[in-house]
Amino acid sequence: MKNIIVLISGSGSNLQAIIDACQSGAIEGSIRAVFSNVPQAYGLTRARQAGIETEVVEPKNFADRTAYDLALAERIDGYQPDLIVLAGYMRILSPAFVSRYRSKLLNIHPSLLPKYPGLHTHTQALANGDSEHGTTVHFVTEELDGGPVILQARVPLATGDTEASVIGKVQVQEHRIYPLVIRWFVEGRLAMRDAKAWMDGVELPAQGYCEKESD
Ligand code: NHR
Ligand code: GAR
Repeated sequence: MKNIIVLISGSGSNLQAIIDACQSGAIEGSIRAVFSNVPQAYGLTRARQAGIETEVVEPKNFADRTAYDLALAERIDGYQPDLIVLAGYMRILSPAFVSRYRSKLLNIHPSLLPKYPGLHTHTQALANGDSEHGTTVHFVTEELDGGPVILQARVPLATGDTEASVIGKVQVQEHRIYPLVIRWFVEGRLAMRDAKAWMDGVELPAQGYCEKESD
């Protein structure tokens, strides 16, 4: 069984999808602990309800990002992590943290990267009149939302869409693709090497994995 650590800051709906996939056996891994930088994050309640250990590490107790990330890493290492999953984790990770867990860090970002890195992606897509939006699972590197893409899912935008309706559509897709990518990683099919994502020994293109229409 691979040891999975999940980092959250908020409601934890992606965490819930991952918990469900572990419980159903779709992911043959064990979530050893859920960490949050926000004490009141609802995802902590979801974790406790599933009998998963929770830890809160609060930024206000540390002088700077480096000190915070070092304390976080020391707590994480106690669980011998094989994979660290960012699921709505809203703090930028320092280069030291990223290099400590290189090729074991996944993030889900609510846009079709490289479009809209950073925050408030849904508002930007609507403001620009985009006809589609989506979500991306990628390996985490020092470059914010710039690591190699593994899998994307698209949603259409329509007149009348609001920020809330777009978040809802995107999250339906997130809850589908994040557990799938975690499954691939745990099965040993997915890896990061030479700053690229590899699936079944094949280097993935810039937009990530794409099923062939003939398959
Ligand atoms: N860290 C690294 N090194 N690389 C990435 O690709 C990361 C990362 C940490 C988090 C998630 C990311 C997203 O999917 C993520 C990817 C937070 C911010 C941010 O600006 C930006 C992107 C992401 C997460 N955070 C502010 C900060 O100063 C705080 C914002 C807040 O608390 O509301 O850390 O979008
Ligand atoms: C998700 O939509 C995720 O893509 C996004 O936050 C949401 C978390 O929801 N992540 C970021 O914006 C990272 N900066 P959740 O807490 O319900 O899983």
